[in-house]
Amino acid sequence: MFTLPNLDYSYDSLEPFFDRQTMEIHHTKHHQGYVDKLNKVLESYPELQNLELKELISDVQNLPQEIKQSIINFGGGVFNHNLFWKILSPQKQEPNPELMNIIEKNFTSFEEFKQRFTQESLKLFGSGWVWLVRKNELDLDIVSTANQDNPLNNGLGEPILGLDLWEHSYYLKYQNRRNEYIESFWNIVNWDYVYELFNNKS
Ligand code: MN3
Repeated sequence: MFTLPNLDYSYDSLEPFFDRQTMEIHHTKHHQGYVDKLNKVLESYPELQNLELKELISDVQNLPQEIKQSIINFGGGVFNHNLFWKILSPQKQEPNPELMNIIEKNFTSFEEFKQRFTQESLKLFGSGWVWLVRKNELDLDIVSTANQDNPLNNGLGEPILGLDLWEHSYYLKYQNRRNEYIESFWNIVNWDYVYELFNNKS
């Protein structure tokens, strides 16, 4: 059965960029809710309970039809938030030279990458996520997914950075100002962990 992971930092440590109250509700209510609902769905499917979460959401076409959408929604909800908390850090960081080099090769410059990711995030309609994905050895791309869908669901690539664009992730502090939420995000990205995910070429 899946459980809610602890955060590596306190709820208030991403202030002033992400506020304490949003972090606490997001983790203890929204993320916990996805964990509970996923476990509930899996109750009658013991053969799926031993799979890694990543396996579960990577091969959705092979899932039993009657729970496929629930796994996409709730399995994705758990996986996406697990990843989201890990790619955030209270310590301001930059990508290391190797990752910086790869980003520059793919997007011309780091600034250009941030701009494209920001544009994609601003234009996402409704609830969803924007991702930086690794498509193969050295190719990166920016993709968006609706709801709790994940790029792994249909082979869009391996997510190494993601931004939650559901209103629950920013509305308390930023209300309709999604642009300020996105801008604040760049101050708290855990680039060391993004690099770890990039290097995990399994
Ligand atoms: Mn969320």
